[in-house]
Amino acid sequence: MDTPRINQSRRIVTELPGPRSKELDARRRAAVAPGVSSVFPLYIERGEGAVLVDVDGNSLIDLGSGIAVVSVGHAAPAVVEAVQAQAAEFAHTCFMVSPYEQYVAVCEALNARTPGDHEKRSALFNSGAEAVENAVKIARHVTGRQGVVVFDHAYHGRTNLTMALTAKNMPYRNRFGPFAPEVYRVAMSYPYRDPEGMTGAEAAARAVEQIERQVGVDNAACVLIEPIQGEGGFIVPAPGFLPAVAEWCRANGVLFIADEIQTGFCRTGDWFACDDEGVVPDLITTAKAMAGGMPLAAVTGRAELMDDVHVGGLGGTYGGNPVSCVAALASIATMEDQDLAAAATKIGAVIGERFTAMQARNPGIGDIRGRGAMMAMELVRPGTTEPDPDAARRIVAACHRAGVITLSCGSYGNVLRLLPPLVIEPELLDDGLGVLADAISAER
Ligand code: PLZ
Repeated sequence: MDTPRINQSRRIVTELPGPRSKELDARRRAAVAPGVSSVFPLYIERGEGAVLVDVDGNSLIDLGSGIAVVSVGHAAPAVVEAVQAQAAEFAHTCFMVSPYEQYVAVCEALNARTPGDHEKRSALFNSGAEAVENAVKIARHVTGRQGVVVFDHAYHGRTNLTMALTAKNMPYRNRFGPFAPEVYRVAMSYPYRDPEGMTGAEAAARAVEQIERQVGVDNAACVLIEPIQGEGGFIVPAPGFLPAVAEWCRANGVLFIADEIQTGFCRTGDWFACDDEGVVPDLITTAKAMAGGMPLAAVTGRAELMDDVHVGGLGGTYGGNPVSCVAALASIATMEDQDLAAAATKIGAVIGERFTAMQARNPGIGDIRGRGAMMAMELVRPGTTEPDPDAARRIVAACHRAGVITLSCGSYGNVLRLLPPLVIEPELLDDGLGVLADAISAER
């Protein structure tokens, strides 16, 4: 980044939240449905790179990227320029009415970069949940089967079908049922909590046995999986798990769908998390980081599967909006030009080293895991594996009070996760990790 408008450093000038944020929060409470919550009520005015400036003039370090979205950084120059120019040309026609090149170009980019060198087609949507819904529609249409297999700790969205696919009751599902039928949940490979020494192949055999017994091969349309689970706790399956599940799917005519909405686009040090073990999904869902902050999602799949759906069977008013499409083209180009996959690997090494040092001083850090710039620590009561969600809450809150945005996740709410923008400068990352280390020291 040449000469940033916003200095890439943390600078706290009021108490947090400051007076303007407090005013806005009072207005919010009167106007916004409380079901939509915020992690910390600092109202943002502008951002650049890995820094957000709030309405009171505090410069915050963003180690969450708006949940893995602004991987190219806030206000990435190429994205800003593309969005401004496209908004001035035309902002909407509806691709189903009057098509435009930008949509086609995004599909070409997705087909070229997603795992596997087979012929592919893509379709564009607005949100991750919508992409997952459509992947399931396609899988059912192609296979003529209905069963959808998902995993413990999975997160796939908040719409009716995707709520059914999501594992955690609170806050996602509680009292929002009935849920879509024909959804089956099987065991995930979770090395920290699986029987000691369980291999990826053994965990896959456990899942396959559950599928065969509970669903039956003839009824299974697809297996849907996050190659590294996001909201469920940054759970990285044991090596060999994903290839074995994918291989079982291939042998049984069950579609293997990778949900790379959180892991995709350089976050894990590869373009996609499946690339790490050379797993090639039949369908892949993407969103979040693809468009550098604009809403856009996609399903990309084998041409013969995608071509099976009848003309007019997929779509939506806004899917593949041209402003979002040019943002995607700009952010993908930025990832390529700046080699953000390599940047993610470097960030992951720095975070891993710091986390290991923190763990040596704090027995409450039960597990450190992740890949690339998707790193987490699982907090437990010292000497046990009993989840400690209160510690996660306290540490996240302490970081926020010091101007560092971190997030928690996990089925037990006890995982602290970092998803920094991949363009974060080393000094800024160092400062943010220092704040986190202090918050963790204060625990003991
Ligand atoms: N699949 C793997 O991570 C979104 C959800 C935040 P949407 N994760 C953040 C929240 O509490 O709502 C996600 C994901 C994976 C699907 C989704 C859903 O994507 O764009 O939020 O619909």
